[in-house]
Amino acid sequence: MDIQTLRQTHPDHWMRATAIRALTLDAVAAANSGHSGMPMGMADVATVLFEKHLKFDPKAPRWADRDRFILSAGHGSMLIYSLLYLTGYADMTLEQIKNFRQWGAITAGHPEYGHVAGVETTTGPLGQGISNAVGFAMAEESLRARWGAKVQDHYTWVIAGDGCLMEGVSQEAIGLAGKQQLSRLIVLWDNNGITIDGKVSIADVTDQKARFAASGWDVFECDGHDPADIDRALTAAKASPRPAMVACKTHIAIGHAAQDTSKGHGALTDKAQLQAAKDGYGWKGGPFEVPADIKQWWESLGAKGAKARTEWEARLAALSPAKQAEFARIFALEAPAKLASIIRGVKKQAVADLPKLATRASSEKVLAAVNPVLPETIGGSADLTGSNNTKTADLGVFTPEDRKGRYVYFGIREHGMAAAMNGMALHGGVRPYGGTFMCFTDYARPSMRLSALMGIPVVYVMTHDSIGLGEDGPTHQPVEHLAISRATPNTLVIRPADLVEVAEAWEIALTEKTRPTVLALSRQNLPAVRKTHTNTNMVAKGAYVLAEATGKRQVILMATGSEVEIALKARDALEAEGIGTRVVSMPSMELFAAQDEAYRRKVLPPGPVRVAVEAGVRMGWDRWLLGERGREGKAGFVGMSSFGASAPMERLYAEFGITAEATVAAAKALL
Ligand SMILES: Cc1ncc(C[n+]2csc(CCOP(=O)(O)OP(=O)(O)O)c2C)c(N)n1
Ligand SMILES: [Mg+2]
Repeated sequence: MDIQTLRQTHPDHWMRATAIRALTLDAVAAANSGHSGMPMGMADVATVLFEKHLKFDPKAPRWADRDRFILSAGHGSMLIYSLLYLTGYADMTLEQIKNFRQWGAITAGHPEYGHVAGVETTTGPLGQGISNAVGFAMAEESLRARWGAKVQDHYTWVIAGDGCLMEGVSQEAIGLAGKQQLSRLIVLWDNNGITIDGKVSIADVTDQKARFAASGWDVFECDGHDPADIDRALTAAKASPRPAMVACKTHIAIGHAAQDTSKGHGALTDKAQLQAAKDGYGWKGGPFEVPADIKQWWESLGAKGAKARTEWEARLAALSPAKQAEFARIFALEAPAKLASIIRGVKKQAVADLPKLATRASSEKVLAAVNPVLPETIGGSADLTGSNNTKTADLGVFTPEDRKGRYVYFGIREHGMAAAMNGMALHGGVRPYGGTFMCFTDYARPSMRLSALMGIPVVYVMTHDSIGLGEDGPTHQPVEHLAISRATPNTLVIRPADLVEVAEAWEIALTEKTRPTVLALSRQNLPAVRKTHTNTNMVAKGAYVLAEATGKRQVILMATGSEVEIALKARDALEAEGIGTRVVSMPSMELFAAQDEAYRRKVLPPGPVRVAVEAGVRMGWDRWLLGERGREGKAGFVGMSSFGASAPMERLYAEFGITAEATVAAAKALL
C-alpha cells in the first residue's frame, strides 16, 4: 500500500504511528546523528503492538508480569524512546527526546539497560536482543511453572532487523528457542531488505522464513504498514504453540526521499527532505510537536495498562505472606539467609576431609549443597555438563515437558547461552549460571561484555582453566583468557585454589547483584590448601596470606588456583634453604584491589622480592608485582608467554617452566 492509500484507509492509525516517525526525524535532525529509517519503517508495527497486544503500564515499568518488549535492532532507539514518551513513562520527557544522544541524557545512542525505565536490555550489538529474548522467555516459562499463571503469565516481544538475523548468535538463539518450544516468544522481523551497505541481497540470500521454520518456529507474514494485517499476524503469532516469527514487510524510511535505500538507514537530516516527508504524511506539528489529540490517545493507551497491573497485584497479595516474601526476595536478588550457613558447612567439612579435588569438582559439591536452598538458580552448560560439573541431582531438566526443571542443556552454543543467561537475569526471579571451557570464553564474550556493561549477576563457570587440561592441546588451553576477563570493567574474576576457596567464591557469586562473575576452575585435581576453618570469607578479600614466612621474610610468592600448590612447594624449598617465604593466595584481583590500602600493604608489604605464579599470560600482574610497593628489579613472573601444546599435563608444566623449581630459581635470582 502506498502512503495515500494508508492515510485514507486507516487515518487515525496513520497519524498515531506518524507521531513516532515525526519525533524520530526531529530528534535525529537535532542530534545530527542517529538512525531514522528503522523507527519510521516499523512505526506501524509498533503502534499496533502497543495498542492491541502489549501488556504494559508506564506507571509501573518494573512490574514482574509485564510483557517484555525488546528492541533488538537497537540502532532504531528512537522507536522505543518515542513509544515511551508517547505512552507516558515518567522519565522519558520531551526534553530527553530533544537531547537525544547528548551527554547526561537517558536517550543514549542505543538503548541502555538501567538508564531508561521500559528498556529491558541493552541493545545495539546486533543479534544480542533477540538472543536475550530467548532467556526472558525461558525465565517466564520457568516461573510460570513454579508460581502459576496467576503470578507469571506474559509474552516476550522482539523487534529484530536484517542485521540481527544475519549475526551468528541469532542462529544459536533460534535453535534453542525452537527446541524449547517457547510459545510466548514472538519475533517481529523488520523485513525491509536494506542494511548499511545496500540491499540485503548483496551479502545474503538466506530464506529467513524457512530458516526459522527449520528450527521449529511458526512463521507468519504481514504488510508491516497495514494495521489490520499486522494485527491479524500478531494475533496468530500469540496463538501459536511454538515460538513465532512474523516477517513484517516494511519500507525503511517510508515517505522520505531515502525510502527503500541504504541512505534511509542512517541520519536523515536534510531540512527540505524532512519537511517534504512530514508534508507527505499529512503531519501538521512543528519540530517535536505532537498534536494534543494524538498525544492524548497514546497516553490513554498507556493508562489502560493499570488495570491488568492492579489485578495482578491483587492476585499476588492473595498469596500467603511467606510466598509473597519469597517472590519479592528472588526478584530483589537477595540470597536466602540459609546460604551463609550452608557455605560454612561445606568449608568445615572441607577442612575435616582435606579432599584432593579439581576445583570444577569442588564447584559441583558446592552447587549440590546450595541449589536445594536457592530455588532461583538455573544451571546449564554448552554441551559440557560432565566436564563443567554444573548439574546437580535435585535440579531436573528444563524441557517443554518439564518447565520446573532447572538445568538447561544449552547445546553447543556458548554465545547463545551467555546471551540467554543475560535475558534470564534481566527478566528477574531467576539467577542463571552456565558453563563451558575457559578457552571458549571467546565464543561467549560479546554477551559476557554486556553482562558487565548492564551490571547483572550472571555466573560463568569456566572450567579447564589452563594448560593443566593437558592432552586436548593448545586449541583448548586458555592462556590469555584470565587477562581478557580481568580487563573487562565490572567483571569479577575468581580463580579459587581448593574446595574452601570454591565455596567462598560461590558465596560471593550468589550474593552479587550488580556484576557478572567468571569462575575459573581447574580440570586437574588439586590438594587442599586451606587447612583451618575460618568463618570469614577469605576469597572476599581478593588476596590473603595463606602461608607465612618463618624466618625473616625475603620472598612473597603470589599465585591463583592450581598454581597455589606450586607456590606452596616452592615455599617449602626456599624455607629449607633458610629463605623466609610468604605465600599469598590471590583468587581475585578485583576484590583485592577493592580492599583498603592498609590491608593491601599488610598482604604485600615493601621489601621482599615478589614472584607471581599463574599458568596464563603476565598481563594484569604488574600492578601486584611492580606497583603496590613492588619494584621492577625485585619482581618475577612464572607463567605462560606462548600458546600451550598437546601432552600430558605434568609434561606441559615442566616444559613451560611452571614448576616449584622454576619459582625457587626466579625468587633466588632476584634476592
Ligand atoms: C555486532 C554489530 N555489528 C555491526 C553493527 C553496526 N550496524 C548497526 S546497524 C547495521 C545494519 C543493520 O541492518 P538492519 O538490521 O537491516 O537495519 P536497518 O538498516 O534495516 O535499519 C550495522 C552493520 C552493530 N551495531 N552491531
Ligand atoms: Mg534492514
